[in-house]
Amino acid sequence: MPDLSALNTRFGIPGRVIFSEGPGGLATVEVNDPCAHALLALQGAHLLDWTPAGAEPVIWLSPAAKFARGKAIRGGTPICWPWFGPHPTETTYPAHGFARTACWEVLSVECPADGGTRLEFRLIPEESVHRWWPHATRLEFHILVGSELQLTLLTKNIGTAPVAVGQALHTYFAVSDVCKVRLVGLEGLSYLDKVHGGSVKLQHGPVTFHEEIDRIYRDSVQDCIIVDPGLKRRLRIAKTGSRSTVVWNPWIQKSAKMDDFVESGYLGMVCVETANAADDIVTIEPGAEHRLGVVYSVEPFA
Ligand code: TA6
Repeated sequence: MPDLSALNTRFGIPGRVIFSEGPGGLATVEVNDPCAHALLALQGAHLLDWTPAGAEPVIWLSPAAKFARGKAIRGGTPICWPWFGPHPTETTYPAHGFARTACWEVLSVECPADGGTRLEFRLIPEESVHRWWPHATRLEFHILVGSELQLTLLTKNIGTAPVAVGQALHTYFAVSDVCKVRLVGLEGLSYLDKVHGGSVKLQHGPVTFHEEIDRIYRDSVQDCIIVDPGLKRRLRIAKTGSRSTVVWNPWIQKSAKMDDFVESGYLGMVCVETANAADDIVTIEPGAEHRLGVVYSVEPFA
């Protein structure tokens, strides 16, 4: 557990940015920006909540999520890095990499003059992950909390050889009823259908949800919008540094096998992930950096 009183002294802003002990004894930082509320766990620099003022929560967190050291949290925005899904060659390596369960440190907290509350985190380099990732990289996560939410995952190659990185901001969005929402912005794109052996398919019209879905959309650079008639809102997802979008809902059978989903929990969520996955892995040259960025905003239902 980091020293919470030292964090509050150095980075806290009374009433606005507060470090405290959260569920499972994990250190959390709560942000009460005038335009939104946010909550993050320092483990994984894991966003747990973003609720713009006067709006319903945008981020879904499973009511059965487990909070424990070194365990992935179901919901929020897990940071998948430096690979997405299973490791490309090593089956024993952790799924989605190790950043989501690692300890992160706070680099800075500030309130920019043009609004919002900005926090920057850095993955603490640990000897123990060297066996999985022997490369010299620096990973930062920047978040600007306001009426919009800006997330940036910044990988710097500080070594002497190129590194290949797969990654995702694996956000779980809260929806009124996944059967009634539609996801627009992926029409006409091809995708890898992981539910059906990775076969390549073409998206016709908006994505709708009536069964398990686990897809990697390719050449996806346009905004995606979750249109939610039940909550009378459209969630816009505008990204940079990413050509792949992952869409996931485990549906009935798969979620029933997970101990961190409640019954019917899958109906209230959908993952729309800003990614570098499949053939969109990024190679970062020595001294260079890659920024994976996304902005979430809530628009009225039209
Ligand atoms: O992003 C979709 C996915 O890779 C699915 O295949 C899926 O099982 C999921 O992420 C959740 O992974 P996790 O390791 O958090 O259980």
